Amino acid sequence: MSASRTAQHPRTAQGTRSTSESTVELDLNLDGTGQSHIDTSVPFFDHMLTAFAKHSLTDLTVRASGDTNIDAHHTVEDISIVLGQAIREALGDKSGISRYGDALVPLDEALAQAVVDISGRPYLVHSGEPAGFEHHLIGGHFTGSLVRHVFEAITFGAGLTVHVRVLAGRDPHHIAEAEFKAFARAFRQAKALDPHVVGIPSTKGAL
Ligand SMILES: [Mn+2]
Repeated sequence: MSASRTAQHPRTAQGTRSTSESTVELDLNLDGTGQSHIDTSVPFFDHMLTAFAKHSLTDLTVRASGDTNIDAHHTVEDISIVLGQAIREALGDKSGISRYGDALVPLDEALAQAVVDISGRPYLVHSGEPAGFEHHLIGGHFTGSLVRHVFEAITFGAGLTVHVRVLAGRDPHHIAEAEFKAFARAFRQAKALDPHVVGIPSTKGAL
């Protein structure tokens, strides 16, 4: 085990957020095996967070409830904010990380690409969802437009540069799932501890 790894604090974080619209409790371990316990009261988002945990090798527990009788929007947004902030906290000073990751993930006819830079500078570039995707209610409750909104909240909370683009796809469930899995795979690479990296992988000395 490298010095950079043993010098690293445990890369875990807990987060909570309680507003008039939702209550969120979240626990994550960036050096996990992808185990998850997800109960957000938004079934399709449970499915996406479970996929994110599995394919990023992040252990993730999320318990949330909110005003989903109005719309899933507030609850999904607040969970994503807490998840982003927890990722930032767990990354610590970012010493020893690979920093960059990229992935191209299919799900049947859908194909999504994601690139992640753990840069400390929030920036999201998101493109390629087919016309009308943003209006589709996946599973009857998860608006397609929320996919970008989740990536915005995670990107800004965690301080990541993220590019996600949909290259092909027709089924909204497949498209969304390919996007989350591509992001998960790219993030897995970027957060990985590289034994050859000594200190913080930036010529500026800080990320
Ligand atoms: Mn699925």
